[in-house]
Amino acid sequence: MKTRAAVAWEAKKPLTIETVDLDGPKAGEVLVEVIATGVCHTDAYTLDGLDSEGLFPAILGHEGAGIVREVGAGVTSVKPGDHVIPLYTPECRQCKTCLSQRSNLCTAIRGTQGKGVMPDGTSRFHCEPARAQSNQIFHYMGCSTFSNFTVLPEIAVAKVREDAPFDKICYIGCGVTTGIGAVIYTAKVWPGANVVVFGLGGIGLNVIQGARMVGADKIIGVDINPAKQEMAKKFGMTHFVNPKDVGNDKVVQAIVDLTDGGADFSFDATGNVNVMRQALECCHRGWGQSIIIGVAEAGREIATRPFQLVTGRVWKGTAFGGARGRTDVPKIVDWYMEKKINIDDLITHTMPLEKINDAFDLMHEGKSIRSVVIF
Ligand code: NAD
Ligand code: AHE
Ligand code: ZN
Repeated sequence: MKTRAAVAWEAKKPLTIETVDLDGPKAGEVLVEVIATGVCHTDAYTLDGLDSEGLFPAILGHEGAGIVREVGAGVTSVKPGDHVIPLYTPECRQCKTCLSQRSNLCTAIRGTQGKGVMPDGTSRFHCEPARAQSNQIFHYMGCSTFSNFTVLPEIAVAKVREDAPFDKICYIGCGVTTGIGAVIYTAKVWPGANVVVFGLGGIGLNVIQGARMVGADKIIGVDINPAKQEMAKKFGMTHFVNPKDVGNDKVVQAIVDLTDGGADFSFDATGNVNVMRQALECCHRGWGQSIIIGVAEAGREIATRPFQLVTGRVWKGTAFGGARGRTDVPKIVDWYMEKKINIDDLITHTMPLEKINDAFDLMHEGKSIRSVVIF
């Protein structure tokens, strides 16, 4: 079949809207009509050529929601007409990691996913041979939600309730789940804890709403863009620190002062390795935990004095908020429908596919929280 998609032909170039060929689902796969997709900073990071796994040409996008239109042989967990959220972190429920119940990092298809292909080693997306070295267009994070139709393995879709609006719940496909999940699944923040969030964007604001949900005491937001303050307050931020005001070298001390010795939990949602160090070092001696959410540019490394860990601070990371996609995502959709979490106010911009490059511009200019493309 043919499908309309925004194609990333090469790094650092705008996406172009194309009609591309899409093969139908093979055994164990499903064809999904994507109705809406968010644009996450990770899409921008890959498009900017900063992803060590970045491949071109590719169809980016990993924060979608849509409807199953066709299933391949052997698919039993979903059927045509089911509403689903694609999962860049699948849940096979059979691999060592899934069975361990200790991590959400399912290994069933991670190898081929990182190579931009389906589990059988081939791509379902094709273009005219003259447009690329081969006529293959790579999948992205196993999702490629910047295409109106996409093919995913059955284990990489979460079936969700049918009364939930696609243009809102698409954000649960990454940002909402990552931010709230980092608080509740990865960090297990306790009521009364002091929490610091570095980076008040599409992820960080969800960390803030997660911290408020679990009854955190102080929720300190740190951002170099003062325009992020207002939205953060609305979502539960109690204190704001702007490194440009206090001085970048005084951020850690400012937080230690605000928290009577250090934060119980800190989260990096910037992807900047220098910020990650501040996030660790502002944690309380003896028990403070710092959770890395941000994705750093290829080649970057984190550093701190080992003494920081010797004296009890803990450095952790999280992917997709530690959520098990097929199990937890439908519950988070329920929380949204029951008004336990706010998604609507974080979606500051919507646009048709033709305007998708505007979403990247708004993000880089710091003017949006989340942009959602509606097909
Ligand atoms: P965003 O662009 O919406 O937000 C980033 C925020 O960080 C902005 O408000 C920006 O002003 C702020 N910032 C930038 N530099 C800063 C600094 N030096 N100090 C303080 N604040 C600073 O991006 P997003 O969509 O929220 O994504 C945030 C990060 O999380 C990205 O690195 C993204 O790739 C990553 N991410 C990781 C996961 C995961 O599963 N681990 C999931 C989604 C996104
Ligand atoms: N490809 C990068 C790593 C990118 C990365 O860490 N991705 C996160 C999700 S970001 C969503 O917006 C993730 O899930 N990581 C775990 C995984 O298995 O990819 C690189 O460094 O090569
Ligand atoms: Zn994302």
